[in-house]
Amino acid sequence: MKVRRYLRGSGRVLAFVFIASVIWLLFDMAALRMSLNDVNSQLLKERVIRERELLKQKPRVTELVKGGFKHPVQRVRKRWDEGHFNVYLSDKIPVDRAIPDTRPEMCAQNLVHDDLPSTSVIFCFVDEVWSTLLRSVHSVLNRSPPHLLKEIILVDDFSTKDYLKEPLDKYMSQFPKVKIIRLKERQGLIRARLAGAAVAKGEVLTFLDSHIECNVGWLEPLLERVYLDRKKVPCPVIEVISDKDMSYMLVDNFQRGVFKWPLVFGWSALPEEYIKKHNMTVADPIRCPVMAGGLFSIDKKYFYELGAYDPGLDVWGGENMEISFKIWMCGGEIEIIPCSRVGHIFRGQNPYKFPKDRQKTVERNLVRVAEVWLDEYKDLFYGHGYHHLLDRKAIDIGNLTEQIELRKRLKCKSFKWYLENVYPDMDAPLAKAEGLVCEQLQQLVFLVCFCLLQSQYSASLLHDSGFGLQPCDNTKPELRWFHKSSNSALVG
Ligand SMILES: [Mn+2]
Repeated sequence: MKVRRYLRGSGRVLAFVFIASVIWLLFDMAALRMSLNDVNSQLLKERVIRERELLKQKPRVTELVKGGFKHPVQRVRKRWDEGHFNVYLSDKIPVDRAIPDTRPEMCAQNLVHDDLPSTSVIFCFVDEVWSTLLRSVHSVLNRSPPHLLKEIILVDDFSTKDYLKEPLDKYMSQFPKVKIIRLKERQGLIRARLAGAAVAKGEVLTFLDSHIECNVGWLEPLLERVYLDRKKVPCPVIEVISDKDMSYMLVDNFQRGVFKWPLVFGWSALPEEYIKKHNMTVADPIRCPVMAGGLFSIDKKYFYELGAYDPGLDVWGGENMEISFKIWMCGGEIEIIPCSRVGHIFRGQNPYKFPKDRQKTVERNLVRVAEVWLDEYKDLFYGHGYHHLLDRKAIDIGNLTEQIELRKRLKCKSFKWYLENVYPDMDAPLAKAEGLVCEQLQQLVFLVCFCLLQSQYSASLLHDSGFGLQPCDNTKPELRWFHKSSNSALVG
């Protein structure tokens, strides 16, 4: 009992000592920790100061670039020239991305016939960017009813990039509908399209650019128009995929393709009165005087009845004018279908390489078109600054017999009819001088010419005063008659 009591008494003391030491230990640890923190923060401060000093000596970006780091902006710039748009970003975006359905509201409710013709979609490309080409193909595969899509034909116009050879064959082999044709030498867009059309098995040909994205329900409204009338040539509304950030952007309603002198393609809104007069809604087909050329559907048989494209046209340029005049003047119609929408990457610079001089190729093509289709209005084409093309010794436009024969055989209407009925808001004044009054100074040292209309020049014959009348002669720069009109694409 005594022992137990003793223990009880000393136990209290022991417990007190124990608790006191624990408290002391805790205090001690706290103090130690605080002092360590002090040291740490001191060290940290010193380190920051040291690093700042270092950064001042060597700029950070340079260090990072040396270490292989590249800012995205630098990567974008580096890869821009591969396609003249943001190739870097295109490669980062899924090849089957979703895009906003931009159709006018009523389009989704539109019904189409259930026995529409099938189509072959033809893409021609040369050195197209991998991700953009794939996105174009996937958008067709994903957004076209399978029974309407006969096949997709990829025409490789002699690309130089290795990834468009075996890797493309391998990738596309997983899609039985995709066929690839390889041209053995560079043919240009026009002949590449003809090569694609020649093997197409669908009843309708649908030509598309290789840097596009077809939108929801794009195909049915096009085929419906061909179904209703095989001579209708429908084009989708071409929307804009930004070349900078790849975003999908809407375009204005009621836009149609037109031309300005000297046969320059452009867009123009339908006149307000026309929309009111015809009670048009935003979903109605729009009569289109000239197609942009890149995207359209056409009945295959009708395409060949029209002689396809003039095979004498070279590479690229003017072929949209040729087929447009031909369709309208020979009984067909070109329409823009607002319920069909396709996004297209518009590039600031055309990366399309021409085997020969670009300017000369396009001009030569345009002369062929003007000579075959423009009748007396070809004067307006030459008169808007293309006089030099009249010199056939300098420019060989090739043989036109077949094209002129074709126009006769198809009993096509005149260009005057086209202007009056298809493009009545076009300004095409056929004013023409038969003579130019020239002032002769200092024995033919130079000539100053004044253009006068036929009615004016007889009164202006003033030989005695040094003026003389000379017939117009387009081969001589000083005796050329220039046209000027409000529908001129030329500045000034
Ligand atoms: Mn294009």
